[in-house]
Amino acid sequence: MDHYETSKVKGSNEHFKVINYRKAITAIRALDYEIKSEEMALKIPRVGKKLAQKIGECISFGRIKKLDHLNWDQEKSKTETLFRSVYGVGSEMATAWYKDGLRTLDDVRALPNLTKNQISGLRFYDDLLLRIPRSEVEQIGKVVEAAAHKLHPEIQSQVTGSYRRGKPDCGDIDIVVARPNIDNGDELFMIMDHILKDLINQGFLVDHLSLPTWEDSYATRPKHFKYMGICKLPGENQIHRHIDILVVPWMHLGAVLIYFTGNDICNRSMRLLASNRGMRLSDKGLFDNVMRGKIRKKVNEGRWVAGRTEREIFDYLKIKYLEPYEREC
Ligand code: DCT
Ligand code: MG
Repeated sequence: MDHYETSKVKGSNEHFKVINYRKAITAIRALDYEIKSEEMALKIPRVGKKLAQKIGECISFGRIKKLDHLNWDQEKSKTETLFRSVYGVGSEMATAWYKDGLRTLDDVRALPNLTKNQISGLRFYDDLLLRIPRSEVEQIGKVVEAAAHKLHPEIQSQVTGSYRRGKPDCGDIDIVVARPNIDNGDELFMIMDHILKDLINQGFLVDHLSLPTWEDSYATRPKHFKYMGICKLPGENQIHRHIDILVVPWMHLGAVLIYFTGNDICNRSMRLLASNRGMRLSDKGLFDNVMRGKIRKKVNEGRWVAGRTEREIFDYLKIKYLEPYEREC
């Protein structure tokens, strides 16, 4: 997967290979027995014939022949994976740094031209690697909810992402905020602005990775705002955590909840299913009568038909409602 990850181009075959490897790795991780042969590997869901063959090679020879053939450079791959694990560093940057002779995070720290996000990513690197227990995600969710309620008791704040899918621990905290019957950008930006100011004043938000921006044209139409930053609960020995907060139009809330609850593979499947039925699913809602040309490229945006609640989207797609914990694809 690392090999394909470093050589992938969006939309290319490599891109899909990375996804298929990831699905297989997840399935293998969930096993409670050792795989002892190619035949055993082939019985695992999401492990296809070719991958089973490679697993067989690993078992028999301790290596994969194809990688020898590709002159796969393990040091390069490991180093690039390390660099990509820093917030704000993508595949291209990681490859360029390796080419320039960088090998460790301290080499990277010494660079003069890091972006603001890369500096934050390095500063909080050790903390951000740690998984967040559910109980702490819950506490963090309550801090944001309290700030929202202080502004107006009607405002709803929900923790989504892996937490909502019931995972025992999470990589970050994904929060969605909305207010009943409020759709327009001016009011939503005001809500975001107040909540952020409050959380910064409390010392809860300690660094910002991406702040929402304002344009006058947002004022009278439904508009989504996204904040990304670093937070920390009050008290000694608390760990810095990555938090994303979305403030979204009430009419889009269901579509946002589906999107931000994920998982990413489930989102892909639902979008593909919509597309196969002549529709289009995004974080704004479900759109009908979408015309598509060659290679599925859409010709028009379609007509918005559902999005207020998750259930109305599932109903319109004519699929059984999936509880969040069932959205582990
Ligand atoms: N998402 C998506 N496609 C992506 C990335 C994210 O559809 N490429 C959606 C699904 C989950 C949601 O956004 C939040 O993203 P993450 O926080 O990255 O994922 P998570 O499922 O919450 O997992 P983690 O525990 O690692 O945060
Ligand atoms: Mg998450």
